[in-house]
Amino acid sequence: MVTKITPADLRVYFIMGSQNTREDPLVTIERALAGGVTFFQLREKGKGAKIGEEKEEFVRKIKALCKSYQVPFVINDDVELAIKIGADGVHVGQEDESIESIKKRCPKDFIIGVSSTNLSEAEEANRAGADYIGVGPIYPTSTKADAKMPIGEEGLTEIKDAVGELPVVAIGGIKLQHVIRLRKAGADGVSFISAICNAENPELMAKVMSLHASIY
Ligand code: 3NM
Repeated sequence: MVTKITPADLRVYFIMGSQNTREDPLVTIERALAGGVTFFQLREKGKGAKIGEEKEEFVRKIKALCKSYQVPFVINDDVELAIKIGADGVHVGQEDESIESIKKRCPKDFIIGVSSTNLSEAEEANRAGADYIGVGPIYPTSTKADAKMPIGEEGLTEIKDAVGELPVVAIGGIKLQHVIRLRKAGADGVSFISAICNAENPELMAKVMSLHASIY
């Protein structure tokens, strides 16, 4: 298997869309990158989400920003756009296009991340050849309206034990005080929307998150 990403690339995994921030989204993304996030996922969803040409222009600017910080950039769900603009990959949910179908039309090094809420989804994603899985929600979150029941740190450990080498990123309700605990519980990476977007200083928050994530 070609190693497209290492667990360290996923260590501090930042997710956002223009709906998650009150300031210019490109400013928030750049602040997070400057603070040391190691991975970025654009999740442009819900009310007021950019579409069409406006989305494409936005995505091209994000790609350039991430490239300048040498941080992998994936797009949530929109496989077509990710391939078109040459993003590093996609992140898909259980209801989105299957891994098998994406693999048929994506470039060789394309990263495919998959959301998994339970053990059987995680094992299936592993079998189908996902490059990493996003596991959660770990804690309650108000950022995703249709989030499932939190699986807790125990749920995360159970999944990591089952998938072995497959990198696991914890998601959902994660704040600074959880980072070390989650790394100990088996997370290769920790992901954040609100903890960074709503921080007084997103750059500093990303920096402290990175320090905590590298302690264990
Ligand atoms: N996916 P915050 S939870 C986008 O469980 C997303 O798959 C989840 O935002 C899942 O860090 C979630 O603000 C929201 O809680 C994460």
